[in-house]
Amino acid sequence: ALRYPDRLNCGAALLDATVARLGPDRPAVRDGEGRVWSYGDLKARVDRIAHTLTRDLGVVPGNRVLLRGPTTPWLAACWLAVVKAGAVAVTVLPAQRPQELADICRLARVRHALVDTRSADDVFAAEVSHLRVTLFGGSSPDDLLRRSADKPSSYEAVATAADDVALIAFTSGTTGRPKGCVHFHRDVLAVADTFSARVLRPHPDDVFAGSPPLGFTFGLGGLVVFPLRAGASTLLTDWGGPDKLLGDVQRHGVSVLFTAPTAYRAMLARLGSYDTSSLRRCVSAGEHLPARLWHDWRRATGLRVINGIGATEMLHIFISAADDRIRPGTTGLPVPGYEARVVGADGAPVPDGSPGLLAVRGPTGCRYLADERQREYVRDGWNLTGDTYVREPDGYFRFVARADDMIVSAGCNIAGPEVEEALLRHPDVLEAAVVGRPDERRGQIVVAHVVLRPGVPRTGETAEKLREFTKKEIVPYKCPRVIEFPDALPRTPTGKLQRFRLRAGPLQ
Ligand code: 3SK
Repeated sequence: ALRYPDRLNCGAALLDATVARLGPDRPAVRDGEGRVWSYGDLKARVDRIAHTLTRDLGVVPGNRVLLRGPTTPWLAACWLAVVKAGAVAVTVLPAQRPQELADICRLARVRHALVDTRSADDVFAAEVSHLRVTLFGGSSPDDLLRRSADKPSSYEAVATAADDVALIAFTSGTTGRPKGCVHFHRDVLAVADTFSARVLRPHPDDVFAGSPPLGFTFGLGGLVVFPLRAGASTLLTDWGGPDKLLGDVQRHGVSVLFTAPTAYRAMLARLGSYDTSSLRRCVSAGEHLPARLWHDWRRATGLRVINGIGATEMLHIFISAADDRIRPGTTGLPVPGYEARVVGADGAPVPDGSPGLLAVRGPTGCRYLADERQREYVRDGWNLTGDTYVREPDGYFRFVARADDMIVSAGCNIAGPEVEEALLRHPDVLEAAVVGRPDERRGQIVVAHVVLRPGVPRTGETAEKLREFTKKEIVPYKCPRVIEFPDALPRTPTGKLQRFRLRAGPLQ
């Protein structure tokens, strides 16, 4: 079991403790332009910002502080300064628009905002009353970084309790109202000391990089918390497409990569132009990783992708596997420290091999901020993630579908991802999303949205060819009745497929 002292500040545990352990000279963060800050540089910058927050801006422990901007070392430094000052970091996505920002500020009672100048317009447009906005990264005399330049370079972190709130992470799922997920100081360390320490197993020479923004806990963990806890370094730069990420891997000698299946797929087509031999660990989460993609990546790079399922509610990954324990096509085993099971609607476990709802418990868990949906998510101490899974007899967990993505056609249950996997085995198919569309006779019919490889004609003949192909791969009643060929699939800012938009009818 994980044991933390009663007084615990995760900012100090990630930064000050690492400096004390490994010294100030090792590289800590890198930006897209090749600048590198050592652990000592990072600590001095964080500590100056923490002094500015408390002395000049009046931030006090417990204040909720919105953080917004592109992924940069300064955004990470602000995050660390906020938590070292005992305040609560509310990190949002650059893609979130004024209305959503206003909702988040209202729900989380945000009083201060630290905003990269490039992301300021939407925050001002949100018109949140009583919000004190401080910009950073610009040339104004009031800029946070200018104001912090003459502050002392050492700041004693506030002695928060392990159970004080360190961050509120917002999720809207793939649709719907934003929900704030409250996480304590101990939770931040727990995800580093479970998934990262026990499955990923990084070392201080590792260089982390990836695509998820820091406003998504997948990115915050993978690109800030895990590297700092390990004394490794991390490249903090925005996702700019597969070529930029592969170029970054080559230029910075990236060894640990965090991204989602869509990006692995996009990088596969471009791999030949880059030297990616520095890579040692590739993590995929955010969406289901199809077995074919796992094998394609293995063939192309020699590396076995570490698949995982996480949730903003759980903070990070709780089922995964690495190295010889990986079973392609499954998500893996409960991360040490977590327990998982598959249950029926009554909450009782279903037999191995039968589909049911994934339930998980461990050192982190869901605490929605003032939201009645808490009662649906946590039952009898188990977190119900909203995914349908099967537990195999050997204990491996296999994803079936998001619980609300099951298609019921003429009384038969069909999991969209199974049909997608079958389509993806066809060489003409780049991406596939399968949903149920209302139908008078059958209740729902199976509709596939397929992004074809460049040059493949979007014709009825191609649709027929794919239908025939899937009939050989899976039982015919699961095969798509309708196949549409959009240019791209609709995704949330965190890269998750928005199936509700596909269910509504052909994409405009
Ligand atoms: O939403 C997810 O899939 C996820 C994955 C890993 C870590 C955190 C999250 C939210």
